[in-house]
Parts: sequence; C-alpha cells; structure tokens
Amino acid sequence: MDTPKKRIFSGIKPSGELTLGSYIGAIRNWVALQNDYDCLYCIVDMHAITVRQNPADLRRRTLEQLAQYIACGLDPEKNIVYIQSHVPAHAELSWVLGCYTMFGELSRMTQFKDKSRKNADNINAGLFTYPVLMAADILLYQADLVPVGEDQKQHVEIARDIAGRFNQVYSPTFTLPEPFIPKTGARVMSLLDPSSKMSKSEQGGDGCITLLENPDDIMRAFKRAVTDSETSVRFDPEHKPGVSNLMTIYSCATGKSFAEIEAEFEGRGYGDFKTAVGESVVELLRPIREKTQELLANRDYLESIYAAGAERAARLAQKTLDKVYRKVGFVPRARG
Ligand code: ATP
Ligand code: LTN
Repeated sequence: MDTPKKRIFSGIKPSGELTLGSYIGAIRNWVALQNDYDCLYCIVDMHAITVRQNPADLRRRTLEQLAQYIACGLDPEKNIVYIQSHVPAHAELSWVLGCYTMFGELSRMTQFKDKSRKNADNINAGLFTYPVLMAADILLYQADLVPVGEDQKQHVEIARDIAGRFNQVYSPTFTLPEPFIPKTGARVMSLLDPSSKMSKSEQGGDGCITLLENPDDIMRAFKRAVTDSETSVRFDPEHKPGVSNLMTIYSCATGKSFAEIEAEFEGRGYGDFKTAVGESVVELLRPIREKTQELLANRDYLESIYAAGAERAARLAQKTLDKVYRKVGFVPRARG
C-alpha cells in the first residue's frame, strides 16, 4: 500500500505586490513540491490587516495574488488554493490556541518587534497575536512541512511549541510542523540596501522588484543595484552582500551554480554582470506577468478556483476543530 503523502501548508499576505523575494523564497518552492506532497496554499488576508490596508487595494491584491499563484505554476487541481477569510475555522482555532500561548513567548517574536518599530502608531493586538493565527493556519490541516523563507522560521517554531503544549495537556491532537527553508534564496535582499530583506510592504524605488514589473523598470533596478568597490564577482555574503545577493538571484533565475557564475564573469566588470542578472530576471518574470494578466481578465474562473478551494479546505479544517473543541470541553452543538 502507498504511504500517504505528507501535508504541506503555506501562505502569503496580500499586503503588497508580490516580489522577486516572495517568488524565490516561497512560491518557487511551492511549485516544486506540488507533485510529491498534499499541499494547501493560502492567501492570508486576515494576517494582512494587522497593518492598516486600503480596502479596495486589499481586495484587488487578493485576487491578483490568486492569479499570480497560478501563473507561477501552482496547479489549482493538484493543490488546495484558497483565501483565509473564507474558512472561519482559522479564526476559531486561533482563539483556542491563544489560550495556550504565553505573553512572554509572543513578546520575543522578531517580526512583532520589527513591525512595531515600523508601525509605531498602530501596535495593535492582532500584530501581537499574529503568530497564533499563523499556528492555527498550520495546525488546522495537520501540516508536516511549512515551506517559507528564513524570516518565518521563528513563527513555525512557535506553532510547533503551541502544538506540543496542547498535545501534552490533552492527548496527541496536532502534527508537529517543521519549517522547510530553501538552500538558495531563503532571504533575497533589497537591491539598494543589501542589509535589509526585499519586502513587499516597503515598495517604491528600485530596491524591490515586483512580479508584474515591466522589463525596462527591471533592467533599470538591476543597473542601479548596490555592489561594492571591488570588481570581482564572488560569493561572500558577509563582505560582498550586494554582489552575493545578485548571484543568488541569478542562480535562481538560470539554475547556474555559484562556481559557474564566478567563472562566467571572471575578468569582466560589474556592469556586464548586472545586465546579465537583469535580463535573466526579465525572462523569468515575463511568462508569469503575461499569464497573470490573462487570468485576471477571467474573473469567473478565479472565483471558481477560490470557491472550490475554500470548500475543500473547510472540510479538512472542521475535522481538526471538532476534535479540539471536544478535547477542551465544549458541549457539542445540538444536531438538527
Ligand atoms: P510584508 O512586507 O508585508 O511583511 P513580505 O514581503 O515580508 O511582506 P510575506 O508575506 O511576509 O512577504 O512573505 C511571504 C513568503 O515569502 C514567506 O514565506 C517569506 O518567508 C517569503 N519571503 C518574503 N520576502 C522574502 C525575501 N526577500 N527573501 C526570501 N523569502 C522571502
Ligand atoms: N507569516 C507569514 C505568512 C503566513 C504563513 C502562514 C506562512 C501566515 N500564515 C502559515 C506559512 C504558514 C509571512 O509573513 N510571510
């Protein structure tokens, strides 16, 4: 008998246009996993509102993100693709898990500290309990693996801790999830400031490449990318963060190894190198951009995808939620 496939869950907030970082650090890996795992890929709109969003933009970006998931190669037949707010069990489990999460452990989350600094006028409770909702996302589906970029490792670890605690207090209920982080491209840095992550909520300017960006803008951004005062293309993230970041991007776009890239640009200047990286990204993103535009013109199709996705997800989620409600001692709802 075949062993059942392992379960994967991951999500991205529709808090800005998807970037080359979201693609290389997350979506690209989702696509690679879709044949060998049983996968759910979510658009986590409830997480997005922990930072103030313009409602019309949030709605537009949510649909755009769905189109982009598919354009990047996620097959909505093979995977469950859906919108978080369409499955109420996320919010329901999140409340319960919050009662098994400590104030102290949430206070240590680096993303909370980081976002509090950046949104000092809106340090709301949702921002603080964000990891609890994320734990609910993952644990509802009994996910074994959570493919994310490096920055989300701490959040998957706290989900695991919460699951372990709940299992300990009651009896085995949740699968303990593990982060699944790519070897190359786990952290794509800003082109203008290679010490900070390329981030979709800090767009504008040439530091960030969005998936829908046009070729001229992509080339301009790469030509302006910050490097260093040497001339050699060499992978050394500590001393040459800008060049190493460009090498990572180039390697992901072309499949070439760092050694091959170093050999290719031996004795050539940074100008040639930046042009080559830019061109590789233009070619990487071209089909994604075109396919996204095509899908966005077909709203009925997109609606049928997210409707079917939510239905399939809700069925799986309800099983876990029922189990949890029973274990904590809630009276089952009367039938009929
Ligand atoms: P925001 O700026 O709104 O916080 P973000 O750009 O950091 O958003 P997320 O929605 O937090 O994007 O991340 C989506 C997924 O992409 C996560 O798995 C995250 O780890 C990964 N990711 C995001 N940015 C990068 C990056 N620059 N390099 C590698 N992975 C990334
Ligand atoms: N916190 C993540 C987005 C996210 C997520 C998840 C990722 C929300 N729920 C569940 C993996 C699994 C982020 O900021 N990138």
